[in-house]
Amino acid sequence: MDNPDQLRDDILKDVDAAESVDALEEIRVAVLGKKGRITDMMKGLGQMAPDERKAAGQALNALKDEIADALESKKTTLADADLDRRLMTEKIDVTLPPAPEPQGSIHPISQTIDEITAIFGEMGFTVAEGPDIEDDWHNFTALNIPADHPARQEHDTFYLPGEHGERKVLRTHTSPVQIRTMTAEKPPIRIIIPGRTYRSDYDATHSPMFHQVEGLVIDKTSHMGHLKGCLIEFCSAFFEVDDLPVRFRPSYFPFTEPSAEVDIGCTRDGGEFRIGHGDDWLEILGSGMVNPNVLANCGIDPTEYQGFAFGIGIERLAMLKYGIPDLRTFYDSDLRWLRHYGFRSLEVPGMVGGLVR
Ligand code: 2NL
Repeated sequence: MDNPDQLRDDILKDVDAAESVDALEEIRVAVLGKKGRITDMMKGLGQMAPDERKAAGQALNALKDEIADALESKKTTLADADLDRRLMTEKIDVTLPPAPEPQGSIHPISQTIDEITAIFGEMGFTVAEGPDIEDDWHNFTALNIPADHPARQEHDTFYLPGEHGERKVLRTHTSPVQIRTMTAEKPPIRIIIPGRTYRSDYDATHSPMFHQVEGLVIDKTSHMGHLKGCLIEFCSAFFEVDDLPVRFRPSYFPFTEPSAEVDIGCTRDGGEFRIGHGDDWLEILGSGMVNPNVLANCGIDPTEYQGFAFGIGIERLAMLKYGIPDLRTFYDSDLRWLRHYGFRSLEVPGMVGGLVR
């Protein structure tokens, strides 16, 4: 057996010299662990004569306690030193300016889509999506626009080769997604479809790629009163004017009958609009009761179901709400423009609040 006094001195010296919590743990295992030196000596007690064993046992237990205490106290010392060192090196300079603003911002088109989605979301609409590249049926024919219909002229777009000699088109509105939804799902249907649309147009107020949101409600008893209530509520929430004047003006679309364009009250002051007051009107969106032919084209029985639909140009809404004067600037990717008109990335639009910044 080792000389207990020598052993004690050696171990305590090691503990004292340890420079880290890990080194202390190594010592603990080597001395007090299952195969440690003291543990071995405890095992040796069994071979001793009973009178010797008592004294040796007491001495070993005392040594074990002493070493355990030394380990614990050294551990505290090391931890304190470690904390002191961290406090010295990890200084916080409270005079520094706050963290910089995030560099990126939300494009006004995305912001406007998010606001529109929040408003219709509150009314129980869900968002549907579909392909930008469409076939003739979903973009035109199913919407009551046959090949010889004059409305095809306004919907000139970009054409791609399709299968079997048929051509594909870049969708001229998001209505094909409504056709797909009505074909695949049974009413009741309550959806909005925001997305990119394309027409072969380019001037100060038209871009070959632009954005629309269309809405569709199909049920057994949906009527023109629901259309009016829904769209008045939307205009008022979007422009954040409680008693916004809204006017429904008879119009024509191939896919709705009857059809109405929706105007909101404004004052015109030179080229500037002030929305919500005055005796002038500003056209905001198109709407109508879904033409029975369109329902039948999608396999919905028009004697059982009816509904309404509407289409909104997103760029125009964004320009009016946020005072953006030129349509073409939306797609310039000019960072100075984005910094001016963009929205903070962490501000999620609610029912209202697009203007509160
Ligand atoms: C406008 C007019 C409108 C629709 C879009 C629609 C879709 C289906 C059936 C019936 Cl599947 N209607 N969409 C209806 C009326 C007007 O948009 O001026 N948009 C900017």
